Amino acid sequence: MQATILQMLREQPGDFVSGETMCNSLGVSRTAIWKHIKELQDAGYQIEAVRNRGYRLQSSPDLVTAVELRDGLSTTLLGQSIVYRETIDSTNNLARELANNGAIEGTLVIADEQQQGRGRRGRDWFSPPQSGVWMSLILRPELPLAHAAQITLVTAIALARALTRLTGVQAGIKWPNDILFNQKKCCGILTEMHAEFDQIHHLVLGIGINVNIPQADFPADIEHIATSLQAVKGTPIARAKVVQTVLEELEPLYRQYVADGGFGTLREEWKAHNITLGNNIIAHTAQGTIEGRALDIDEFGVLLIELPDGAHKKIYSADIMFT
Ligand code: BTX
Repeated sequence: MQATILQMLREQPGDFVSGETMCNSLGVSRTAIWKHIKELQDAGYQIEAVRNRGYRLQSSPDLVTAVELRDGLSTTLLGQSIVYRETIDSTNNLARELANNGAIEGTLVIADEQQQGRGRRGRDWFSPPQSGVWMSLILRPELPLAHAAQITLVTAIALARALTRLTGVQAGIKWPNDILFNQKKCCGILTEMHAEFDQIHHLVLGIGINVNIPQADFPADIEHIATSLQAVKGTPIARAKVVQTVLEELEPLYRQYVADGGFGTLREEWKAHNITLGNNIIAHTAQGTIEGRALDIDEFGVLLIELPDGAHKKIYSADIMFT
């Protein structure tokens, strides 16, 4: 109901929408409309109410609530169910719990702030309030287990496209799970999986995007490696718009990945957005450190490295640094 009221107000920018119009199109009483307007005002929307004229939206806060996200979202799978929390430990934790309890595919869990946002291998992910997109999607692709990890690469393509569109500045993919602007990390992906034998029960696709974080607000240990969309673009960006753009870019790519039975047909698109291949890198893997030149990725998203002696090596998972 609140989403519809907001939509009606936004369709008439600068103009009043009469209480009567709202009552008629929503089929509820004036008191009910007033109650919803009051709730929107309490949430930070500035809505002018004038007797005999109606309501006029003056400004909207930068929120990632379900009401804000639904307004104008054009996807049909991702984000059809939205669970919002003002504060949470990690959206990946709640998403896992909901997935285990049967949440539908495409369910989006999103929080204004994470107290224990995490990256890979138990590392921390800085997730302050009111300035980022901290979200997790529940996916249930019918694919063999071997293809599950490729969702990270599919998502990276969607993010590179979305963040480039939002900022007007080219974003690049650093294999396997980072999106960078000018060598600085703006976004990370954390995919977690629940599977048995060869069957994926669900994937939790965690995405963290630094949106309106001023450069000076990053903690000292990541200040030199992190950036935000605002720092790149020079102006703040509405976080709901960021979420919608990401979901809209991801949905067709996800459908293609599932329909084609893996990442293979998206490989060239990944390469077009990557900033990894062709560079000399150091890769920290669970088995040790490897130095060489990043040559290619195969249809499974595995990174191929040329070692100093000319031999080739495949890397399945690593943290890489450019040298
Ligand atoms: P990662 O392991 O590749 O990167 C983690 C590293 O990135 C940290 O050790 C730190 O150096 C750096 N870092 C920490 N916070 C930030 C930040 N805000 N911006 C840039 N660099 C940072 C990357 O893991 C995967 C991150 C996924 C985060 C999402 S948020 C929603 C979901 N919930 C959750 O707990 N995690 C995911």
